Amino acid sequence: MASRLRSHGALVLVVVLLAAASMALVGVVVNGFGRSTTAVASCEPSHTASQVVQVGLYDGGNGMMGAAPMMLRLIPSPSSGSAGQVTFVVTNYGALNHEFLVLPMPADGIGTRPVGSDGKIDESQSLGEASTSCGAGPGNGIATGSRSWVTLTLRPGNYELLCDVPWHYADGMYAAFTVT
Ligand SMILES: [Cu+2]
Repeated sequence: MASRLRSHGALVLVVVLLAAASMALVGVVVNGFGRSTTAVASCEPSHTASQVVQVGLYDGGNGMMGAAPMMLRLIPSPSSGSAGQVTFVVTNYGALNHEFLVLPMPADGIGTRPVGSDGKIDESQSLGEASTSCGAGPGNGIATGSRSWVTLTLRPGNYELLCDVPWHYADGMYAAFTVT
């Protein structure tokens, strides 16, 4: 009887430990999301032009539950503007590192740039870049949950917005932007 009580006690202890472990796990996940949210909220451009275009970067990671994995998307809102200063504010809602570049539209339309064996496009025509975590301009990429921005003076015309992390352009991470 005494030994049965002891083993029952051990079972209860195991259950309690398992519950504590799973709660700790949930805590890590919740804190992880909390950190991302805080990073975005505390990461606002210090200067913005009168025209602001919000750009969302998605990869099927964080915040896109149910989406097919590795759905790479770059979505500007709005997707057009008028000539002059435009500030692109780029938020990485995905789980991977991403970049944001603005280039003139290729002659054959978006998504038609040649991709090199390194998975990248020719960036020599780039007009500007927002590719750092919580700051303006180029850098080592926008970390998940962070934001970058760039202000450009654009003439009327068609532009292509894209991410040039290797293979992301080839996998569909581009969008059109029209200036009138
Ligand atoms: Cu990307």
